Amino acid sequence: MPIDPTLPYDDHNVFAKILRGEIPNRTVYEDEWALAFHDINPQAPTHVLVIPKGPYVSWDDFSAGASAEEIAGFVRAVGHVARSLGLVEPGYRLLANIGQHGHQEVPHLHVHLFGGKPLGPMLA
Ligand code: DGP
Repeated sequence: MPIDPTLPYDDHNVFAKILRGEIPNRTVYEDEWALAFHDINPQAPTHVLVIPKGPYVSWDDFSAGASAEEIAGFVRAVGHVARSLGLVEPGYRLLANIGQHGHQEVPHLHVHLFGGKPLGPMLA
């Protein structure tokens, strides 16, 4: 079920539990600002999620409320993960599902990083 994007951040969500180490994950990268780990239900040969460490539901509250340092740290982490996984050439896809129409299921901001095969055109 997609989340209700108007609700405040709830730290019982599964990614908050991953950040606290309460649920195991296959980490590919971690720094002060972000954690990257393999998606539990991969949709491509490489399917990694990158999440900010701060309590943000979606791109909306993150872009409006995070500090410039947090935003830069998160964006740099996404780029670092793509490079470290060898995806820059031949390329990859970044996707963030936001709210109801975006079919966001986990109410902690995450970017999906897909790669490892030609992904075809985006489907709306
Ligand atoms: P979405 O909110 O629709 O952008 O997708 C959430 C993604 O999170 C989905 O691809 C599956 C993944 N996911 C859900 N629960 C877990 C979990 O416990 N561990 C991991 N690694 N991924 C999860």
